[in-house]
Amino acid sequence: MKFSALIAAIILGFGLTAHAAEFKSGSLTIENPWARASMGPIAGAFLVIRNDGGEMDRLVGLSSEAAGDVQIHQTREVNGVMTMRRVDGIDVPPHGEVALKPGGYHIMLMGLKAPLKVGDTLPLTLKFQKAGAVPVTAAVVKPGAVGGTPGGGMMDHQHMMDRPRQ
Ligand SMILES: [Cu+2]
Repeated sequence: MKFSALIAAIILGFGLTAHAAEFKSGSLTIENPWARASMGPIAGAFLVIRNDGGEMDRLVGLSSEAAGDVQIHQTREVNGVMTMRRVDGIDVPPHGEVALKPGGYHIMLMGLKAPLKVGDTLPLTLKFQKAGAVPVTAAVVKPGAVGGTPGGGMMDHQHMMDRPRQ
């Protein structure tokens, strides 16, 4: 199967760079998936979804064998405070792309079976309305890594809403 070969090639390449990964399914390309190393059971993951086709698609969910629950979140500034909320999907426009990055849309892994360590790889399956399930492998990098996005470091670490209230 084409995918396994691609994934193997990408995993082998991780030692050199975490920025070359691409996963394709039909007209969709998932670029450079990465996740932040975590101390506890919650971590953020980020990637770019490119749609080279002529039809809108929509990311409607995710799963990972490494986590109990995987949600789509959006970080927004409300009255000067960075907050985040869960969203049920993200449209990927035809001939367009959507970046999930610190400070914006992101993937929230909850109930991780083990903390993510730098150098780990994280299996993630994206579910699209039209393209269906697209498996990718995310590289785990150190906390505070911003994936080329200036200023996106700690802002996104406000995951208060995910913590059980005490
Ligand atoms: Cu979040």
